[in-house]
Amino acid sequence: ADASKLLHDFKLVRVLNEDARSKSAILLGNFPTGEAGSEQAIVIMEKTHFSNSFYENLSTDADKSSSLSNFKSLGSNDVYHWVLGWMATPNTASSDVDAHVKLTIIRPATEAHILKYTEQEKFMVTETPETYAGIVEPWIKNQPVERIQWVYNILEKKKEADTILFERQGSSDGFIILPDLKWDQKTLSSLYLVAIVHDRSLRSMRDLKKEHIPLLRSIMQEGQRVAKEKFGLGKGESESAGLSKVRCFLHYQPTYYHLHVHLLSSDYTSHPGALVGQAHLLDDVIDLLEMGVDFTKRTLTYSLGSRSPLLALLQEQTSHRPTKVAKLTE
Ligand code: M7G
Repeated sequence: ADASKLLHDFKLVRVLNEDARSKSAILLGNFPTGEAGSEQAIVIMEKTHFSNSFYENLSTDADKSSSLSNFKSLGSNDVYHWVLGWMATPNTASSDVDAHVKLTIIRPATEAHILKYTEQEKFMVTETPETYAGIVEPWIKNQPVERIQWVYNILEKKKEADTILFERQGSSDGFIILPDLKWDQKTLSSLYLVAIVHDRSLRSMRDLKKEHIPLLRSIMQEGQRVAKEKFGLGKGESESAGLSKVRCFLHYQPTYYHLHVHLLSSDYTSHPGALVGQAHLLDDVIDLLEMGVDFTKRTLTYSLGSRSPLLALLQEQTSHRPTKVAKLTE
């Protein structure tokens, strides 16, 4: 698709969520589809981070093009000056010049997408082995396979094949590492890769067994190697000290029930997906497996949004046993 046409005729319906600190917003809208029909779409937008070339070209010399084209003073006092600046607009979209905004467009967007991205209150839920076996696992098995079509497209090289950074073949111990769609594929401090396993029977952390330790170790090892060799993450001081710059974790609950590992720059500490309760360090998972822990027998606590279909199901199914679902409203 021609990227410049992706927002053609987009009509805003409402703002699903926004965050002034991360300078991001999630919009719900629609596109006309002819014959008075329309298609729902979600647009996730965030302002991009600055790059080194932006910093290097701040000076506004007459003979040099500057990163900023306009200024407006908001105030000044003693040694303090606060100013608004406008970024110089490049004539063409080119990877040499910083982009101002990163967009993710989901089109057509389903009700499940809208629920996921709508701002909502969070509740803590404790999932016992019984809750998992009786409610959660059957619910996971019931997830429409179309939700993970994007994963199969990657594994079958139908999509994103040109961005694959590493692949190990093998239906039981194989996996692919590629950039996560959340990453701008540029800013090292927010590097975000994802490793997707070839084994389609692995849905979540709950399915992991001792036999998967070599697979998980290999994901961690290759993730660190790729981040260093392809992007330079961890080159220099940390390298000689043998320190890792990659934070590897699994989500429970994930959004997509096909096992994948999140590989983030260790400096990306503000990412909301690295939240305690949802993010489980791969190192810890490996350690527990080595100790012989049965992941189907663990009690796991995590938060779910008030609009989560899983939360509704858990509440409905356990209402006669209130201790199984612990709710905290802050
Ligand atoms: P998750 O824990 O299932 O969901 O992780 P969540 O973190 O989004 O709640 C799925 C990961 O895959 C996320 O980090 C997504 O940003 C990433 N991802 C999702 N999709 C649909 C794609 C895609 O089509 N391509 C790539 N490269 N990454 C994706």
